[in-house]
Amino acid sequence: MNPQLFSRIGQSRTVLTRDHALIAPDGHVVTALPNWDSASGVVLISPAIGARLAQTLVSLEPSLETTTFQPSEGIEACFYVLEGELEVGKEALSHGSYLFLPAGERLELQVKTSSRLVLFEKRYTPNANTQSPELFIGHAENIEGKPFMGDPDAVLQVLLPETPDFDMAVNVFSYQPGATLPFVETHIMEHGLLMLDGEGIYRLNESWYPVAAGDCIWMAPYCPQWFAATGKVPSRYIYYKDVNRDAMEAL
Ligand code: UGY
Ligand code: MN
Repeated sequence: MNPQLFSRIGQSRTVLTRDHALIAPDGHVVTALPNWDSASGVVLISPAIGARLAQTLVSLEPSLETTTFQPSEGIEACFYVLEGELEVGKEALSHGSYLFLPAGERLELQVKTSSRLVLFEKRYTPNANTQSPELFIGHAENIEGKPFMGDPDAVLQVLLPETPDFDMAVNVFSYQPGATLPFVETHIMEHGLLMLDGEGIYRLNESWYPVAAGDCIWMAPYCPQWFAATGKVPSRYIYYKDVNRDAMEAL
């Protein structure tokens, strides 16, 4: 069935449950984003569904003026450039670049061409033994991929510094066709995920979902999860994870 007809007759792959969500692109509704001047986007994940993160697709149009992004009070942010050209001070950002903005800071960007970002936000959890993390800019191409639990066909890139200052991680996971997560993970960490390339099957709790590039997934803490890459090309996803804080700390 053609995808437009599928939507028009009231069908969607989108699913929302207590401990996971699959948000398919056919249901996206674009809104203004109040913490950006002149950006629009789609808030894919937010506390409104029981999550402790927000995950947003941000669209920016080129402008001679500076674009400002000021997260809400106490909120830290990390975005990854899906497409477009931007500048932050002297740093040029393009497909695969990413930026971590500590809580309490505001960002000035020059938008050179129409750009799309995936943005992850969480409330920063201070810790008596650590410093506040600092603004960080990187490019995925410069991050070495490591075989996940020894499997060279499932390669993990950890984008942010792995120091205890950071209480969020953003990683890119690449799978060759047929590769899988090695077991069904069940963990305290929460995930927000965006499929970047390819397709596969995501197991979330007791359900198995076909997924493809453009799909977003929310996994609450302890949601059992597993992935198998299907199709003929490699699959890749970017995901958020809360890290480095004691189980009782965020209460
Ligand atoms: O980092 C992770 O927990 C990762 N292995 N989870 C996932 O890909 N669903
Ligand atoms: Mn996981």
